[in-house]
Amino acid sequence: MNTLSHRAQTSEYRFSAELLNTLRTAKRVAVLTGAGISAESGVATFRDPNGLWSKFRPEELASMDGFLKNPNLVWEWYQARREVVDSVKPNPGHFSLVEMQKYYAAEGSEFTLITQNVDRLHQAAGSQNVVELHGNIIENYCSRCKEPHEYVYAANPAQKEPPRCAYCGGMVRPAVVWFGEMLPVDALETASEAASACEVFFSIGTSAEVYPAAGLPLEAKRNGALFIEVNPNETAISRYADVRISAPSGEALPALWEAVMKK
Ligand code: BJW
Ligand code: ZN
Repeated sequence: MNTLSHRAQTSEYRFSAELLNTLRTAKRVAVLTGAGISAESGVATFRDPNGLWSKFRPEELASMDGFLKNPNLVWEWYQARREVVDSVKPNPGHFSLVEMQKYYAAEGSEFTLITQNVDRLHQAAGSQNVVELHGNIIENYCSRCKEPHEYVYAANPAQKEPPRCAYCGGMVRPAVVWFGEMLPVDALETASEAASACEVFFSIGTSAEVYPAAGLPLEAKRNGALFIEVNPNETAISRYADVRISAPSGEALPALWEAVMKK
């Protein structure tokens, strides 16, 4: 494995000519992102020492059981996270992925951006056709009849409990995927296809602890892809990486992409 350590100055990153050439000429590239890519925007991750799961129990807040036991607590937790998401902006890591998408589109190559994030920061940066594996925190639907529910956080941030469904009176919930719930079928299918067909697979800012998303880099690797991990910390799948860029994505991705674009 080729490990590149974090350096204070992006100009000090060193990437091999072989890696840069592979990225320049790749015809199929897939990217999986996790909470780490939004960390430099000010959105908390889940499993870092000060992450969300250091203060809250996942099964109480990110499961249907937890919601049914204490709907107001779960709703308020999402309202607090919506307040953060509403106030933050994409960072250079997000913008580098926009540049990559434009480059590969101009080359007639395939580029698939798959995210576990619910914050919509990729879309805010300008990424197109983002595959959302775990839904999003912006939309809502009825926990009973599944009808979408129109609620906009910014229009009524003081909503302290789950609104009621206009059709069946059920409790409205955020349109995210909780533990024990199926991922959206289309999104998972698109992600699996991209992982198994790509030449290069990036795993960026994810601990790779949560399945089935964590299986995608390994699926790509099994099918012969070059697996590049961008993460300042080692993860559950670091040992399988062909290239590890051990640095924050907001620095590493712009540095990498600048080097790829330099002829
Ligand atoms: C930086 C950085 C910087 C910091 N730059 N990097 C197979 C095996 C074992 C278990 C299972 C399995 N299949 C299914 C399961 C069960 C379960 C699961 O995986 N459990 C594991 C925890 C063991 N999976 C599910 O339940 C999934 N559903 C499913 O499989 O359905 C089929 C089924 C149903 C019923 C029965 C059986 C099968 C659903 C998973 C839903 C996950 N939901 C959450 C919450 C979403 C809503 C919300 O946001 O509130 O999704 S949990 C949470 O974890 C969130 C994230 O998307 C997800 C992944 O976290 P992520 O993004 O990796 O964040 P962190 O914090 O873990 O890592 C951040 C990383 O960033 C770190 O590595 C840092 O180092 C790094 N970092 N700063 C770059 N600047
Ligand atoms: Zn309903």
